Amino acid sequence: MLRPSRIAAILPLSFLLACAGTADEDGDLLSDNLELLIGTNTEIADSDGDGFTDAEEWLGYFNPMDSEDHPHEGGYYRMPSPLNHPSGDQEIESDGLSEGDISDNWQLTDRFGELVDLHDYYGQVILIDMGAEWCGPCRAAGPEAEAEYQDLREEGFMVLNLLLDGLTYGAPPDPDRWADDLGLSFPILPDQAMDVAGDYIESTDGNFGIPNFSVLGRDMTIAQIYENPAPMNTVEDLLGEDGPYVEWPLPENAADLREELGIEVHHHDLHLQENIDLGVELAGAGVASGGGGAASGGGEGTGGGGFTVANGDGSYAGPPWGGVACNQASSPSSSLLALLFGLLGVAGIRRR
Ligand SMILES: [Ca+2]
Ligand SMILES: [Ca+2]
Ligand SMILES: [Ca+2]
Ligand SMILES: [Ca+2]
Repeated sequence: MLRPSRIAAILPLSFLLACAGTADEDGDLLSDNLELLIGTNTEIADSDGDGFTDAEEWLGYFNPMDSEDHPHEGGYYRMPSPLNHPSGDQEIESDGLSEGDISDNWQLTDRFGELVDLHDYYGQVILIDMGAEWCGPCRAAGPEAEAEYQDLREEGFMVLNLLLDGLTYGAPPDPDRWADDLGLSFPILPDQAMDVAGDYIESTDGNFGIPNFSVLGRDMTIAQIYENPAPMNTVEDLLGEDGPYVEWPLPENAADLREELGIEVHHHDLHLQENIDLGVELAGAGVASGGGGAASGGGEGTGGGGFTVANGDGSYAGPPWGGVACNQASSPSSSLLALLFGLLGVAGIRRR
């Protein structure tokens, strides 16, 4: 019988190195070598103590070294973003908030009480949908946006819905009511004070219509701003472009690890990433799991219905997603429509 020391002497050096490369001291499913490479703690499964293991965060493109950043309850997909890299020394250089600029970052709280940063969604094509609960055309646009989100989210499409008002003009928005009534699963971001919306519409002389839509490309360049109907052809063009490269090395068995941990990501993300031979072996047993991994994709609601516009007749002014524009006051061609909608009390012209 061979003694252990004899076995070690017989085994090829390459085998021993491979074993060392895939050792996982803390059992978090990231090998020690990968953890050393990305800067997480090899002895602690949840380096930043936010309830999610290093693997649950890294494999889902969250920051394992920042307790403020972790998988959202809303289950929104991520791509690698310099903003969330553990090194903490990378940033997205932005220009401003006008068409053609790489958008400045901003931050709002979603309906689960969690902060959403625009730059969290670097690598995706973003539609900013600005509306209010009292606005009939905004309500009509919601389920349309949800359908596109479900169709295209795996390609990297994200909708960020800024909600300015509640059921009456000037009333506070209720993001749960809005999401549940319309069956929306993308981030709903109340912005009654117009901290973010106000910046985007600054160029519109103070008058603007809702709903309105802005589109940002994968590198955060603002492609179109303040449009209606939603420029989905721009979205689809931009989805066809490659995402910017962010160094985010993944173990070569990342797909297996994600399946084990229940982490969902965009289906095409792996080819954008650098895969390295630093994967740990899956034992089949469960690993220490703090916060429950990737969340499910938000509520499934009905497609609206039953809603009565508080100060109108309950009818919609038209299909704003791909049809009748819900106008901006400064546009002569649409001012007649604006007046008509204003009389009906169902469409939005809002003064800042
Ligand atoms: Ca580890
Ligand atoms: Ca670790
Ligand atoms: Ca963590
Ligand atoms: Ca974290």
